[in-house]
Amino acid sequence: MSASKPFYITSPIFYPSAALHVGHAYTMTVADAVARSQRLLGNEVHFLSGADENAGKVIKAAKASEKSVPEFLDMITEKFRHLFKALDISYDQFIRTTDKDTHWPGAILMWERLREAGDIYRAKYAGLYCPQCEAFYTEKELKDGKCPLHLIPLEQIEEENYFFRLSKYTEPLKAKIESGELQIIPETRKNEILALLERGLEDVSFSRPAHAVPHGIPVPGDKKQVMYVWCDALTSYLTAVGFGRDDALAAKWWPADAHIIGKDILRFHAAIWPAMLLSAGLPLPKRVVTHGFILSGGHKMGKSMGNALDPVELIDEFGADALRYYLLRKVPSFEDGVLNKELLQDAYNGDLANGLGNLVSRILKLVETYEVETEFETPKTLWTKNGNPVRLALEEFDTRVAIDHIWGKISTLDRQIQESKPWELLKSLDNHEKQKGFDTMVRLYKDLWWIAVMLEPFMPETSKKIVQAIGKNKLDKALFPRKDQ
Ligand code: ME8
Repeated sequence: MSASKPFYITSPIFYPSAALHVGHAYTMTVADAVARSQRLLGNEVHFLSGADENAGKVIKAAKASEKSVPEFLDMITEKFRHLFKALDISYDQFIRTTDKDTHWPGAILMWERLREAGDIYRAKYAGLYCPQCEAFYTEKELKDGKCPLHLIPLEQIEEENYFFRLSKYTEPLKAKIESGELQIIPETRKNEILALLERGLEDVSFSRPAHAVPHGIPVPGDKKQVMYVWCDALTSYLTAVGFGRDDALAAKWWPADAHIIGKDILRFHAAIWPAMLLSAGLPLPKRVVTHGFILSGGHKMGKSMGNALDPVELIDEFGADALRYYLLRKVPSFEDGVLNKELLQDAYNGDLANGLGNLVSRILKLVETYEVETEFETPKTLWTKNGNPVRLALEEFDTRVAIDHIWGKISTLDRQIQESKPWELLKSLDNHEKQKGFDTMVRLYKDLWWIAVMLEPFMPETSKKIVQAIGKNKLDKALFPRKDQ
């Protein structure tokens, strides 16, 4: 068995302009499943999340509230943490980009490295800016003259800025991505980035006038400019683990094993970020894993789109594991998916109450009645077993296929119980038949344990409840009481 390895995984750091919705919860749940599966392997995991606070739109939202900017940011980031807790997210660190001790020294060091590499220069910028994406767009990229994602008019901006020489990295990035040194998952997103690189990258504006974003991180040596929020935000993946303040820590965790992101921020993660790292002479992250959108009312669910669902409300009604189950199985792993309350309720009643819940109570009842006893393999042994299809799918970040294997087992066991009727075999006077009944019970019991272990990354609370019920040979109450319409 291989020795424990550090595994560093990140979610995006979210804008604290409003509470998080189900789309954000989705990213966190995917990242959490991967983090938990790495812990099951016995690896030392660092799972980072955080808040991207130095953004114009965040400050606009704070100013529109009745609170001071720091109070507003504290309140919203508290809501983030509340959601993570309610959703059973096993994150290790929450970085805030207003944190002058943890984040700013490394952000400043990164800027200095880019400048020393000759990749920062001053020039006039004129173009279109989407305040929601915090990104510049070209005319070609617009949809009906508006932001293609938020469908809002863009700001015409003309200013003197610092630029990052992104164009210089077109070919080096292409080589790193083609060779797989930087993996972009899935293949369709890799091809999208390769097509972008084929067209050639353009230099990007990398600072804003300080008066436009007064709380931003000052550009070293120029108080009139602050860093472009994406330059500062991407660098948080490094500063969180020590860059600019603790070299030994940074050396332990960097490069990251996986950045989990939504497809809206792919070009920042697969072009700008690795180019910055190449410029600064730092290793690239190993993987950028990109999922699709949760759609609501036919559009991407978004804070500013009026179609956001509050995950905390769904958790209150259905429980964290039901929401996690839906997100990880019913949303195609790398494509867009739909979530609404009716669909969640159907999945809850069908797959959880009737499917998993029934099977667990059936097997436990048999085990209790017939006093079945057996030994179980450790979770690590089961998880790492050669050919374990759940682990193998999760190694490809395919949560849907991973969970399909667990539910495949649930259907098989249901059928086996139905067909073999082990309780009747146990009543038989023929010893051979009796033994067959007993063996079937033991096998069912071991399979129930397998299900409990395999569920841990996806539905940790349910996994724990089944493990406890196995310890007592019975379930105190239904795992998933049915919900009526
Ligand atoms: O972009 N479906 O933050 P953000 C699926 N601060 N995922 C969704 C989603 C949806 N409808 N809506 C949001 C930012 N997401 C930057 C990131 S990282 C250095 C800086 C998820 O608050 C998805 O992962 O707008 C998306 O990439 C992320 O939330 C964006 O969150």
